Amino acid sequence: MNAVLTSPASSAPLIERIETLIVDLPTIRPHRLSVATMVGQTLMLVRVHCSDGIVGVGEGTTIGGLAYGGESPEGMKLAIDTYFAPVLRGQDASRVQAVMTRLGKMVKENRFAKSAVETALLDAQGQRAGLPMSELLGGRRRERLPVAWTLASGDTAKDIAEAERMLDVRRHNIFKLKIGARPIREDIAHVAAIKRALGERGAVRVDVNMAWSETEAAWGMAALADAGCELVEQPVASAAALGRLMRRFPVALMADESLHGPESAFEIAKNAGADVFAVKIEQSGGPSNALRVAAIADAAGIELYGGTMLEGAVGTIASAHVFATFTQLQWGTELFGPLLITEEILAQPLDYSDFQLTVPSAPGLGITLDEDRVQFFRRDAARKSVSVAATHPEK
Ligand code: MUC
Ligand code: MG
Repeated sequence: MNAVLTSPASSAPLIERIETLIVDLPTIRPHRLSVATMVGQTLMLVRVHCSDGIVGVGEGTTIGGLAYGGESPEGMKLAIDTYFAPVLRGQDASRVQAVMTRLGKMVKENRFAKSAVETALLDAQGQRAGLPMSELLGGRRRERLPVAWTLASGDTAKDIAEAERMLDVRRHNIFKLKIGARPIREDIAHVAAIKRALGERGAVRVDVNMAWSETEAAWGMAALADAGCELVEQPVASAAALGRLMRRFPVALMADESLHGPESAFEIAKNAGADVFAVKIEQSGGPSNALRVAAIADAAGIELYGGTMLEGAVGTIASAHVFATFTQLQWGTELFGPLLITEEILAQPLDYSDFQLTVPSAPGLGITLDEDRVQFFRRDAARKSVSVAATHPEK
């Protein structure tokens, strides 16, 4: 039997304390998805305090509370405070994989919360080793990542104006349109109008967030291909239906919500159920599992895209370190989460320029939180908190 390291050497840095906090931040405009309209984003930040004085930070987010998946920021905080912390305390902080294996044995599911904790452990270990997180994860292959922008104001003219601004300032030239909340013909007209306006200057993709039935998807994908859309993300809920839609239309098909880590990646790959995987560290159950998902995709000839759960700076940069190591990243990333939020919580803002994001090169995550701003925006601060409650479609 494989022995998992559980008794730290006497000189090992120990996990001493786990701190969690909820931070509420407004978005720059309402962000309309088929599952919810977001007017703010809630970050669940976790800090792992170690006996050598090093503190690692990680982040968990969701989209529209519980509208997108089974974990909420508040639920992650509760799970970490109540169940993760006793398992983690006293463990060797420098043995990240062993600690995560132990946690996996004691805590089932909770992929988003595990991702936040693993990120914090990797940040701490990177600081300790003097290496960026991407080097701990096998070594980065790229310094900068292409970043798509999501157009989701709910209004075609506003979306076109927003895309034009992004092109003008050279921040994004790949656009993902959120559809599925409106009748399908209106959605197709919306996509076609945006693609017509942008022409060859901007790539257009859509994310249906599972809103269509299989028959709607069959009709919709043909129409989207005609409109010049190059990629359709998760048009239907079921992985089986997704597989049946494969290769019937001249447009790539991407799995997002159907991907829940390596096992589901393997199932989809085995059934030739997607052209592209939207890899997300939270959906995968953490940075290391995201690497496993990518390895399965590579082996199966499935292309890769670096996805987001609309994380703030911490989760975004953790994702960036992971995606920077991928052998292939054919469809770029959508790591724009911090740009959707009005407030900066880093001491040094991230570098988004020339349609790309720079992966930080300092040890660990390579970013520093602006502590005063984090304290100001935390939900339990004395100030009256910002409301970020999502509204939900009545379908
Ligand atoms: C999703 O479903 O991909 C990514 C971009 C965005 O606007 O929402 C997310 C979630
Ligand atoms: Mg998606």
